[in-house]
Amino acid sequence: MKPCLPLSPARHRGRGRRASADPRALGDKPGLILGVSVTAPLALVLLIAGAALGAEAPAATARAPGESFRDRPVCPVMVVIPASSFRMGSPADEAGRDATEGPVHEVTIARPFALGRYEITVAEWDTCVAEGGCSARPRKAFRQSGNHPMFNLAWREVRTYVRWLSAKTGARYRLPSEAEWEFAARAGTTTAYYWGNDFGSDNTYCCNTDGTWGAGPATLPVGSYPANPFGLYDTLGGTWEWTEDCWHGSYVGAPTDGRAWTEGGDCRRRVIRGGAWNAFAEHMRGAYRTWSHTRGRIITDGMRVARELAF
Ligand SMILES: [Ca+2]
Repeated sequence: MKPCLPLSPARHRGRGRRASADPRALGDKPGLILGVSVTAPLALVLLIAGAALGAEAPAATARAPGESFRDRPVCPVMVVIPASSFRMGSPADEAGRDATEGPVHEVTIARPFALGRYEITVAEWDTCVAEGGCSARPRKAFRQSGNHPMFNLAWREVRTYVRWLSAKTGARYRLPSEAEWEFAARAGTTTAYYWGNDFGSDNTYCCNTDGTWGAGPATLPVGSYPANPFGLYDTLGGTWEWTEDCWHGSYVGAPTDGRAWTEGGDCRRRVIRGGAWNAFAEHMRGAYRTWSHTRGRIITDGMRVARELAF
């Protein structure tokens, strides 16, 4: 049981509000950067990031930041995340801040990588099971269709899934590092949520419109709310997302190169990020962090995969 977020109402409560008719259409306003189609908000972020770094355009054969692709029809849709630097953690005056979110420190993501546009869905997980890559079909607590996020995933199961994807495609799939996750979730923003400092309404799926706990567990189809500026859906809300990092109670001594922090700390506990359908608004903040035990199973834990890119 987690002392910071036990199986209390904070981890098992809340219900969102609505699903839109075509989730994958939301937030997809085509623009053009480096010859590829990107979302309009992403175009602005990439231009700013590139100018700040003095970045050069990647080779013609490389995948460009903002580009989306899928290695196989049954594989998750991936989005190319640009290399850049960002300030990881939350400032002392951020509402709802936890001490584990500091100190704020500069992190440089030296190489682009790819991250799932959505959380892994029930259908994607079922394919892994059908092909013998995943042996488990975690118990469902409520009705879901194939495009709902897979939940109730234990540590060993999420690792099995990325191993299966890697073997199937020849690419290196893995869990994101905590730094990669926060960089991608912030998507160039510095506010508590990627849409601003106010939780607002109709921005994510987690809880009541005032950020308080709702009634009963449930999920919505992935992509039911607008994407962040990188074109990623449900980074905040939906399910908690496993990262590779061992749990450390603060960022003192944390790496600054974007890699997973697996030295020291408590590796029986791994960092999860992004909040879930039953959490409070403060848990949806981009800087919020907590953990799940590698030997346990929490109903709200899901996953989003990362993939290495060859440049
Ligand atoms: Ca999520």
